[in-house]
Amino acid sequence: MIELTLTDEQKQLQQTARKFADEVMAPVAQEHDEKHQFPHEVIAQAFELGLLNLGIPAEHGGVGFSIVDQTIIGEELAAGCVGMATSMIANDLAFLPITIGGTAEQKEKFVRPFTEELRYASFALTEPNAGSDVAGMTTVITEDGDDYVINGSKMWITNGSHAEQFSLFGKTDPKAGHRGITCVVVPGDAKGISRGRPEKKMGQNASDTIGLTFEDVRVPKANRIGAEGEGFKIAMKTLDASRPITACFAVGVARKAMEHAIAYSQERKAFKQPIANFQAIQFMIAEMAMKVHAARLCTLQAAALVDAKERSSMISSYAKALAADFAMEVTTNAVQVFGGYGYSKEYPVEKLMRDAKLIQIYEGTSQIQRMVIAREIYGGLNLSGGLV
Ligand code: COS
Repeated sequence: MIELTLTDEQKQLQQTARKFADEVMAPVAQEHDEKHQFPHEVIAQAFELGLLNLGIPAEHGGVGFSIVDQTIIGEELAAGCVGMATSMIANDLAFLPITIGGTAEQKEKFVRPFTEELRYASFALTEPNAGSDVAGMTTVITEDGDDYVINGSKMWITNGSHAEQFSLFGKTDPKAGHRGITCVVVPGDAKGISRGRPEKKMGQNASDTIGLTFEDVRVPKANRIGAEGEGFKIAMKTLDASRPITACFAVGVARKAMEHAIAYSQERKAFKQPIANFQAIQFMIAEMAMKVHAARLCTLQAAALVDAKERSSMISSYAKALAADFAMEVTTNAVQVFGGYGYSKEYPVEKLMRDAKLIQIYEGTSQIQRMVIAREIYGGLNLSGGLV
């Protein structure tokens, strides 16, 4: 038999995260969205409560939540405000390359300090002209004695304005394609780093997103994570592990939109009765419920594969694409259930629809996920994710 129930500890985690989302995040979510304001005070409370740096292993000072546990927490945080949740999870994304490819000494040096006080770190992979095409990056990492010197630009860097450390990818061998990519840890105060202004986005406005320029930025070679040329695979393994988290964000957003739509459909009257009595509305709500459930199950399975240290690329991409595309559909239909009010900023569903759009784009677009899936299919991998 397949166990699909949460343990008592997981239910407790879920309740803690839900309470935090309802009582701390949701009440200020709209204001942060309108003012494009970074939720430092919310993140500080999350840090105190142990809802930040979820994936840092216990031996390096963290709580070491499994990816399954992180998806349970992440769904709740995203239901509170996914813009905030994106900024709350950014440290974990930045630490993944270090925990995947770093030595025990590097994990102590680059990860443990973040468990001791609230500090921010960022994952710096994407560039102005290389998003989907990671191997097309042009940031160069040149050797100089015991140092590396970094030149290039990064784009769409979450928490980039506040980061005290970057997990950066660049090319130590620009002629070698993906095999020339290397990962280095760069301190945020290194000379030669310029930070751009926060991007004005459609949604997820509470999260901070900027571009960065690196001009002759010098770091010791000891900051290299893994071997030279190993960066691409470290980045891909990072994304395999982080995509279930992004997927659970989509589940949280979709669930919240569905909850609003159900409540509104029972209050709003048309033709002398609540609109929930009409089959057109009921079918939309039923579709939402099916999609939230299917996305959650797929997300949990992807997370469980990551935890089992099995290659999860395909199921992680199933989860990310399925959940993100469903979230877009569910939030769009939630706006539809609300009618004209759904289009108004006075009601919560328009924010959810704007926020959902980004989940189809970051951490690999829905099209990139299909590309990963198709490659695994034609590469002859078992499509069942171990279920058939
Ligand atoms: N785990 C381990 N190794 C992997 C891997 C994975 N998940 N995915 C690919 N690789 C390996 C391949 O096996 C191949 O190895 P060899 O060099 O030994 O042959 C190598 O990496 C190159 O793989 P591939 O040929 O598939 O690379 P591509 O340049 O075609 O790129 C995609 C693959 C498009 C899937 C990748 O660039 C990608 O994920 N892009 C989206 C990036 C993204 O999500 N950006 C968001 C930024 S984070 S907010």
